[in-house]
Amino acid sequence: MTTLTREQLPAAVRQIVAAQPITDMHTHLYPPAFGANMLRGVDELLTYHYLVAETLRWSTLSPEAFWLLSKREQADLVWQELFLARSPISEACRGVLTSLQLMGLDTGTRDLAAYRRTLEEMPAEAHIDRVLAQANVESVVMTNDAFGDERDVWLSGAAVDPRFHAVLRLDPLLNDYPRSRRKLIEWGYAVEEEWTEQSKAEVRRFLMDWVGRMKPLYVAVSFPSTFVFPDDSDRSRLIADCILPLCRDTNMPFAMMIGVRGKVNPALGDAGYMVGRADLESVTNLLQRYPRNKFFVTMLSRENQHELTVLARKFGQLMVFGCWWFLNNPVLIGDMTRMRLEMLGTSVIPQHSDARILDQLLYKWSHSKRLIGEILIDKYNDIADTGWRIERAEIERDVADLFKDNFWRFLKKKL
Ligand code: RAT
Ligand code: ZN
Repeated sequence: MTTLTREQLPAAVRQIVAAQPITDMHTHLYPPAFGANMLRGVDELLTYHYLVAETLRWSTLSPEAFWLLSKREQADLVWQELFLARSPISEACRGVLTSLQLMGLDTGTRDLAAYRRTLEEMPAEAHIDRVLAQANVESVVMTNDAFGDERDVWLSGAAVDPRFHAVLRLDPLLNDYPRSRRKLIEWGYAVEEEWTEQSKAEVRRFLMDWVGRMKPLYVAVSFPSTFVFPDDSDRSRLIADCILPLCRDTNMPFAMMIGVRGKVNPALGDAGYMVGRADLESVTNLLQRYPRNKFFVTMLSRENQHELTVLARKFGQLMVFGCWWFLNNPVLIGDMTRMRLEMLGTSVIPQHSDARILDQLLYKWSHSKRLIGEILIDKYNDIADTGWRIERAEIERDVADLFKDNFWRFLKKKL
């Protein structure tokens, strides 16, 4: 055992955190087999929906006119408005710069054409290898929509890069059942108009077919802030009669991402969503009524975070994860992570990247690792104040739990 002195502690924690390989439990990344779903490179980085929203605050273009531009023109406009006409200090802008820097590019030159050239010349596989190695990400979890355009990839039985794990994402089924039902019928599942035993069995058959095809690690959904369970709705019936039994039988967690408040400005596309405070009563109901189901939960509203953390103290079947979307900013990651570590110790998954563009793994993880590392230094210092010995191997264990092992252990956990 190597006991660390107070002087050695900060550098040791920073080094251990940097060296820790990551399993990224929620991304929107795909390997090349998924064709146009796989996004990478400078133009994709610049047209990330977080940056589109910021650009349209300055630009005199209407959202409609923005969407008529080619991707390259959109990227040029974002670069002009957010990086040249003013300083790129927002977290999303800073992220582009960190990503370029970690790809070995010199952000000092501001030479957009050169950045494009370098990344475009890189073959997809080499690009993936380089980013994963540089970000120290061992594997990522995708977001796989059985109702979306990736269906054909799965149906063709294409081999999927083993570093990309699947997740069965069910937003269309749970958030728009009437439409999904019509699709199910089209695909040969005899789901009836009424919620009958046959309807339940057919939805379950559909889910099992996709579990067999995708081999997902868990089942996931994003819910609006108005999510209620139980109630007299298609969604509650599907959760109770299909999703939770399936998850229990296959020992998969059900991941709920709660707190989206619809597209308040639909013209902005993916950038048009709002955040809303949700009611934790519904999550509590699920935990109480289904003690043999496991739940991953992340919430979008800052105001829900304390209550969710308290709830996790009551239920070992609940794993809190990530600082999601509008919370993925240093000030909020700092607050949330401190609170979670103070109330739950290391029994959380502090972060996921939500990366949509391969290169974003670089900034999302380097920014988060730095913040989490500094918080850990404070926490180890606090216990060292009491005379507790700080062992290097124990820090390594804790850090591995946070960035990787808690996730895999929770998947295996049997209730
Ligand atoms: O963070 C995002 O990129 C959002 O647009 C959503 O995709 C969200 O993360 C989700 O998974 O629904
Ligand atoms: Zn996401």
